[in-house]
Amino acid sequence: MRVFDFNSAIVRLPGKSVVNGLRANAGPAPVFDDVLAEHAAYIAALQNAGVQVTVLEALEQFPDSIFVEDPALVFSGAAVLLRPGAPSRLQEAGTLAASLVSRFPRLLRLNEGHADGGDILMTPKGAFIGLSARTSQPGAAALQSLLASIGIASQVVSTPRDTLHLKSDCSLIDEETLLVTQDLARSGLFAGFNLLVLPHEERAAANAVRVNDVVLIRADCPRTADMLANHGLTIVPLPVSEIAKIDAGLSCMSLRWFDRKRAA
Ligand code: CIR
Repeated sequence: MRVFDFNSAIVRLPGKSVVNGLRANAGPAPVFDDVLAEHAAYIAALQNAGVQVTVLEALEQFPDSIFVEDPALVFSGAAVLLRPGAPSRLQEAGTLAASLVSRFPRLLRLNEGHADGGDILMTPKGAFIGLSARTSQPGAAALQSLLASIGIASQVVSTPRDTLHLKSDCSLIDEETLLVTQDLARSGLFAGFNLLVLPHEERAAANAVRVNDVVLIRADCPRTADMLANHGLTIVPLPVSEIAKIDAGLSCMSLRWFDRKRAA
């Protein structure tokens, strides 16, 4: 099984409060109905890729709770509740607990420091944990121990400055290949991988999602689409201009895993 083979996903509907989601820079807030449309297209793309999607109810008290990737990590057979680094997001982990307990035989909990799922890149060589404004050194160290306890090797790396999450700047595209920004390509972090380096003006496309045999990418990056198609991949372009206003991309809107029970 490949690390991007998924048959299950959890997403959470945006509440109207999503328009108040965290954002690093001033700018227009997203329009709720347009976020909803982007979210619906994303769910449809996961389903078309062969994934059974559980849609959780909106939580108005947590504006960023649509971004379920950040409070948890999921694998075949185990899940980890994290401690998101933004104070307004810390309690989001608890809101996922019941959904994860009922779906995973093991549920681990990060008990110290902070870590956001957006900073964790899973590859066939193990996990990369990016230190960022959201993921602290103590959180990364504690997460390494938890991952080791379920047989997952990991290494702690730096997230480029001014980048929200490690995965804002990179994505696994196939078993040997990462899509990366020029900053990350220069960092030398990913020795041993093939790198597809984004043109600077399309660096926002670095947050893509490989799901089974397709790659979900943002729709407004034609050179990236060409690059991936030339690499032999089937791409699914999706609109993200509204969620991008609150610093989000594609990976953050789902928790994805391969449920062996469902496959049996
Ligand atoms: C935040 O700042 O936490 C949200 N507005 C966006 C989170 C995006 N998450 C991700 O890319 N993993």
